[in-house]
Amino acid sequence: MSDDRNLLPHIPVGPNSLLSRRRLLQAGGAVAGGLALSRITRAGAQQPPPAPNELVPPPDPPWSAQGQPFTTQGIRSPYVEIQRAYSGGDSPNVTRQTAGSNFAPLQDLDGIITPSDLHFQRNHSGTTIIDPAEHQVLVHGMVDRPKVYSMDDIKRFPRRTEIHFLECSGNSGAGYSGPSPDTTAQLMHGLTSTSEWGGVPMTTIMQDVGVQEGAEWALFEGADASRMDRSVPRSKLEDDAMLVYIQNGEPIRPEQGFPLRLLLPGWEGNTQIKWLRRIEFGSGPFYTKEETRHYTDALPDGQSRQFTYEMEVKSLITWPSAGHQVPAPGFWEINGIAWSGFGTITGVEVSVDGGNSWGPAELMQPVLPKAHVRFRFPWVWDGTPRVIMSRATDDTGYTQPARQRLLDIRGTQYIYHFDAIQPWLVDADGAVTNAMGQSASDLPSDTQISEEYL
Ligand SMILES: Nc1nc2c(c(=O)[nH]1)N[C@H]1C(S)=C(S)[C@@H](COP(=O)(O)O)O[C@H]1N2
Ligand SMILES: [Mo]
Repeated sequence: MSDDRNLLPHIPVGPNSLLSRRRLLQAGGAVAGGLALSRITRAGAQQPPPAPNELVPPPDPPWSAQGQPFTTQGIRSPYVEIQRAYSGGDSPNVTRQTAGSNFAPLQDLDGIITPSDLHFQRNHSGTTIIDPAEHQVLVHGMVDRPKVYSMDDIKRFPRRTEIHFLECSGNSGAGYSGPSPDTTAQLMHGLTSTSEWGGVPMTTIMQDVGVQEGAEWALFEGADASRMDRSVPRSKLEDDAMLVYIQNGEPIRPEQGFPLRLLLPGWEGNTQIKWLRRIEFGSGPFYTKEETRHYTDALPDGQSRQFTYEMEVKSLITWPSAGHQVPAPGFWEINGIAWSGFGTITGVEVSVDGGNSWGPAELMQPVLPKAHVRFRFPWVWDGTPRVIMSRATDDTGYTQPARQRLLDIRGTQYIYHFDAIQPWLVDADGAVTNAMGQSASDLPSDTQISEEYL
């Protein structure tokens, strides 16, 4: 047993306090009176490091020998390969990249909650590591009582838990220029994820500092090297904004903004400042570089749209999708995800004949506002080449457009908010590729695909 206990400060604790138990565990069980506990932690002290996630050939049969020992962290089966995929620069050592995006493996996921370690990432200057004990959030500007909050202060407020998607406004952006046939769901649409978030409603903080009349906007600023900042209108803050510190039952991960981030359900990801350090109330938008140089949308007539906050309605089939292989003709269940930044998905239709006919998919529970919804659709594949696609509608009546319709309206200078219908080609051999951006003449003639979807 290690003698680390000698290095520990004396912690006076009551026997039933949760906090004290945690401290006891950290203390290596070296506190008088904790006999059972100290056995546990003694065993803990001898634990091997977490098992590597590498494929060790199992004994045959698997039950003929003892299994792997207990580990401190869970592992994925070595037979399951699901990973994020980085994009953002040509460095030979991409793991050192700090500005770019890491795409969630949508084609390998199911349900609606994204495992936290596979949540997409979009960083302007790397993942910032912050000591929560030192962290402070300043709230000032047009308020009666400017305040500096510690994380303990923030956590004292009554909390709320909600399930919402996050999506980068650049997600699916390859749709404007046209993806290559091997562009997967991950690389095309993987800048979105859904989590259960816990934190404090923004209205609570606003009451606490006394936001003044006329303070119609607030600036939110991050503690990362980019000091990312964006203006948010008061109406959104009063509607459903939260400061979140819990993600899927544990403290929010550093990649998502530990110890505190702004959550604006349904709005473009860049507004949801991570590593939040400052909130300033003012009478108008602050026009930071993020809302003048970036995150504006150039229209064909030379004008630009600004403050395009809501992420529109989107859906895609995740199985089968590009890179998959449909094993054989016969019965298969198509499934995918749909979501809307305006509200709740009310329906998803699926076409298995290039958009010539559509049928309703089943929405699987739970169907939540501003969250991913899983849908499924039974399909008997006759073995001929098929273009399959999904089309979602929400409770505001917005339906996903065909790609050509979107391009007609937005032109090709647009970068963000691509939400057109995603067609996948299932070829006669079962191989699935991305049909978007291909010309109809390059696709097998049996698919009878209409150009508007390509
Ligand atoms: N402080 C800070 N906040 C930030 C960013 C950043 O780089 N720094 N990136 C923004 C962008 S562009 C997006 S899409 C989301 C991504 O959130 P995620 O990395 O948790 O998925 O965070 C936003 N908040
Ligand atoms: Mo983003």
